[in-house]
Amino acid sequence: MATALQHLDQYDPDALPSGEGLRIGVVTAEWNRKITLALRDACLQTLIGNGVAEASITAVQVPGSFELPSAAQMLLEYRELDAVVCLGCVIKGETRHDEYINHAVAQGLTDLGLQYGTPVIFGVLTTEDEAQAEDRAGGKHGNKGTEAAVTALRMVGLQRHLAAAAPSESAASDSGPS
Ligand code: DLZ
Repeated sequence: MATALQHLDQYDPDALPSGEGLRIGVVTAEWNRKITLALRDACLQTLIGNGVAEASITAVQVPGSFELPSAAQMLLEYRELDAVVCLGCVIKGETRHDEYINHAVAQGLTDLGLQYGTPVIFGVLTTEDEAQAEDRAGGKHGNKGTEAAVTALRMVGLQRHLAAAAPSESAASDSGPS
């Protein structure tokens, strides 16, 4: 099973890019609050534990996961951020609401990240029931909030690395096709 092989919350802090000097947004959906607050707490703890200053984190809450993309867009528009982490929990019910929400949120967050050129992290649990959600919010499958924070730090690190290693304009035009 994929989750048995891949636990980003069991990371090597020495191999993780430092969060020093970074400005991070964290958006948390209030639906299934007990779960999402556990995700948020783990996310904040991981960011701060890896060097992000508490004052450099803008944490906001939205009613449900469907609102995550628009709040993330507001943060990217009105705050200068290096990454935005979005946390939610959509539990399957009797209707197909979960499918609509999950697809809209996944697509919305993907589009935002590409539009702004800023890492936007999908930290949304999409589970069959509450027990599965609990398992992933500090239970036997770790905490997706920690994973989301680790992913944000890694993606900002990658972006900075590639930007620093980018060939200069003159070098690129020297070697590129005319
Ligand atoms: C309406 C709704 C339902 C039924 N279930 C969830 C859920 O499991 N998780 C979640 O984050 N949000 C849920 N919502 C609320 C929607 O995300 C949204 O807040 C409302 O449809 C208003 O736009």
